[in-house]
Amino acid sequence: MVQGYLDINPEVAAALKAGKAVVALESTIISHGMPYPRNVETARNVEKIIRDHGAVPATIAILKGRMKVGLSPDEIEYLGKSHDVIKCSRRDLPFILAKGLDGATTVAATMILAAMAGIRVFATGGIGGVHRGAQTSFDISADLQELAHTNVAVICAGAKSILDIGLTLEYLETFGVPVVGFKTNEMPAFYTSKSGFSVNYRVDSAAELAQAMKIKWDLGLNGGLVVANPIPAQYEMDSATINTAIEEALKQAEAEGVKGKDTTPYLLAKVKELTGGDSLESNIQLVYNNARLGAELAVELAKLG
Ligand code: PSU
Ligand code: MN
Repeated sequence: MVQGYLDINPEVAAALKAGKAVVALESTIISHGMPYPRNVETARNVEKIIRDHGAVPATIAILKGRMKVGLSPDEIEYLGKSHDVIKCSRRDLPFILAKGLDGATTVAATMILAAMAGIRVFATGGIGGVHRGAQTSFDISADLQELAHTNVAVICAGAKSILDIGLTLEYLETFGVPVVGFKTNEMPAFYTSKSGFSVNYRVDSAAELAQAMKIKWDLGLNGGLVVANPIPAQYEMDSATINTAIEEALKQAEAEGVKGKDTTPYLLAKVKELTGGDSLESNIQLVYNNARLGAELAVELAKLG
């Protein structure tokens, strides 16, 4: 059934069949998260890092109404350049397919397609979460519900403080999603390694994490995990600088009445604008760092069968 809508590229299909390590990658970060051409350059470097660490990359998107697991370099270039790619989360999938459109998959939609293909490890930059002011706006990313239900580990650099990190952690706790710190006790805040909040568990190796993931899914405890991998110290931003930019971005979003699926891309673009190129540089480096860990984790998971 699903196969009728899904194209897994031959290299990824062969790796999965042989039980080899595969790492899923999202495409909203390419189309809505970074400007061209840095987005395409970053997406290609991420794939190379994953290969250099012994795994096969599978960048995921919707192209002309087909679900694609594993993109060619030309397809990545196309996604990065096109202005007609629609940000696609769980609710959007059937309509983007039915209309034959191009869609960039969010963390939620990427998890869905990864799980359909049999991929258990997914590396990205940051996840969606409970927005600041969600008490009145009800703005909670569909990424969190996907983490509650879909069996994929998402490696990220924590959550940006455009979100309410405390409420995001409470929400994940309610839905039984483990938040694991990689070599840290503290939840990182994307551009900085510290948020003031603790993770649930700390692991110090990919092997240890793979073991816990295997046990979770062997027990039938469905759902994902958040693997929080702090930005390397040399690429961290000054927390006052970034927080000022975030406050300003939130104010402007409110003033312009930005809502729904436009909120996160609007805030990301504003923060970038307000911090000049600095935040983009940090963003790229933390994604590379997550790609490395993603490959190591996929290799360890593959060893466990
Ligand atoms: N956070 C980031 N960078 C991103 C996103 C979030 O730091 O690129 C993207 C991801 O694709 C994520 C999506 O899944 O935004 C969340 O959007 P929303 O809040 O509308 O669910
Ligand atoms: Mn939202």
